[in-house]
Amino acid sequence: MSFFDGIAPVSFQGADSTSDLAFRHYDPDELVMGKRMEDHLRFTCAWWHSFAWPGGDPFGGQTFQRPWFKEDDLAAAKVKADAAFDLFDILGVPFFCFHDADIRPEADSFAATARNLAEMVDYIGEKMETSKTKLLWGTANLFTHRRFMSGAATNPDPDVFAWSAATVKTCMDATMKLGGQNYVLWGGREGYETLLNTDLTREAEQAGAFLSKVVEYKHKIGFKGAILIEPKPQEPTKHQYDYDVATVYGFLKRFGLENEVQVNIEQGHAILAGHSFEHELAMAASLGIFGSIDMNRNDYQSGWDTDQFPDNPREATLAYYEVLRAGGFTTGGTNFDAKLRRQSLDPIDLVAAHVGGMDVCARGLKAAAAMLSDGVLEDARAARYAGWTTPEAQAMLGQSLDQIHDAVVTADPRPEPRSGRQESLENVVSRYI
Ligand code: XUL
Ligand code: CO
Repeated sequence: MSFFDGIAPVSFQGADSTSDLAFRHYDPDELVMGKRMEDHLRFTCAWWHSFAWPGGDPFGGQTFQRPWFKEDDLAAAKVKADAAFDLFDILGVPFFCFHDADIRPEADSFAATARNLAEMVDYIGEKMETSKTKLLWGTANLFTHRRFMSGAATNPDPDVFAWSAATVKTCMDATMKLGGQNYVLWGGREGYETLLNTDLTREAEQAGAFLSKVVEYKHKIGFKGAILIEPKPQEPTKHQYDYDVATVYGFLKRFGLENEVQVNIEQGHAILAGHSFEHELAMAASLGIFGSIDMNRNDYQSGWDTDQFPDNPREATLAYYEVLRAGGFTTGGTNFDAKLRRQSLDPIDLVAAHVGGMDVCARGLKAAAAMLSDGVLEDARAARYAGWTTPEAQAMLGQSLDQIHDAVVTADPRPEPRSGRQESLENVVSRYI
């Protein structure tokens, strides 16, 4: 018997459908700018929130009662994997992703835990043989266990650095074995609580050395996927080192890794950093490090990482507009790093959450593609910068301050401010949604 018994595979039924469990916008085979929607969006289920998260919050513990919630139990981990693949089939998602800790029980030594991981990787590999769902990325959980409370790569204790490096090796091996298209590093506790006990310089050097080893190992084993860092500004530590896209880029440059590592950008993390999601996407594209997205929003009032499924067509449109302008995903995709609300106890809640999120993204993609194809924003953008297309303006970029000064004195220009037309452009976006 399946955890999702009685829930049929979800199909596209068109915009007029009144069914709770139907796609109104997500039609995997529909061509958008000449590419199938499924291949544009590359939807991904996250193992941790959908199958491992118990429904707790800072004031109360577990609310969910999943049949596989048994610690230290490989048989239960397999029941969990069976349920995961049942959900993948119901949704028709092309990808999933996982942390080591989501799929295997922890044992009492490093080696025994690694054996559990290897057994679960084999089990999942067998399930993948009869499933259309592939692995978008794997990652290591270097933040939940108490040994990581002061960081993983940036820990003051070299034994924790070693434990973390060894863990990442096993997770990269697992990702490669399952045909993963990326390997992600979110620096869960790479940051600090107080400067009074922290050596910033030393911790950055440890993080740089750690990431260099990851890149080196990728090449050593011939992993063809991308290495991605996921920025986040705070939570759990007060000062997370990978604050936002620009900060990560500075870190990569510092250690000469900017051509080796890209970013996995999460909408909720962008919001915590005081940015819009589209800003972070555009910044990554501009710096040449755009990789993948975690498409889960935060609540704008509560000010913490609420990890909710996307429900805002306008935000999705602006996000996919930047994804399309960046050339679309290559190895990346749209991961729902999203939790149910704590009171959403039933299997059907998990299905409905994904269906709604996928549909909002599909709607956003279609609107974004139409705006891009019609050129409605790009034409206005080009007109705004038209002055820079003249040979004189281009030549100025190569001139010195005193040359420019002398030219200004001679030509006596009188620059006139021109409207940025923001409201008109916002109206254009509203028209397409
Ligand atoms: C935490 C978060 C992680 C990463 C993977 O905020 O987003 O789940 O996506 O470790
Ligand atoms: Co995330």
